[in-house]
Amino acid sequence: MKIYFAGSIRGGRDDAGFYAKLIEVLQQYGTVLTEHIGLKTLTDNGEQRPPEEIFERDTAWVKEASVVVAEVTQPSLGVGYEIGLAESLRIPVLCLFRTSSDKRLSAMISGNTYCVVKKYDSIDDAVRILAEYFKKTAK
Ligand code: 6IA
Repeated sequence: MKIYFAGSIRGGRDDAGFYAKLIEVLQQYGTVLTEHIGLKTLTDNGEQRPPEEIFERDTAWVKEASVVVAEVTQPSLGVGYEIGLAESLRIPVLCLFRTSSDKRLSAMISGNTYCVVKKYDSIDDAVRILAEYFKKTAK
């Protein structure tokens, strides 16, 4: 299973530590195409590549993914775009939102019945949510 993990870059890197832990958990379920999202060294300046190249590569990865798992706590235009692209391609989307944050989730995600939106508080919660989600997906 190919998993596209989406998390904020230019939207802000405050949650990079959560992304790294979630990616580690997701690696039990398949190949994470976007391991770099969790790298602490990836600042909000993003990768040192032309944006056109990043767009082409990332959209190609979304297209080949079996599922998109998006950490949506930190609002990000790129993550929102990737979720919309996955929906238009009918690729399943799981969104994870951390309740302990002071952020409010966009209605374009919380009100979108195509996305499975799960709230979590700790990484242990997220581990349980992912286990349940992938058990159902594998069926
Ligand atoms: O709007 P954001 O930058 O927060 O969007 C983050 C999302 O878009 C992530 O899920 C990534 O998959 C993708 N993405 C956006 N920008 C990049 C990037 N560098 N490197 C890798 N993935 C990206 C951005 C800098 C570049 C324009 C020079």
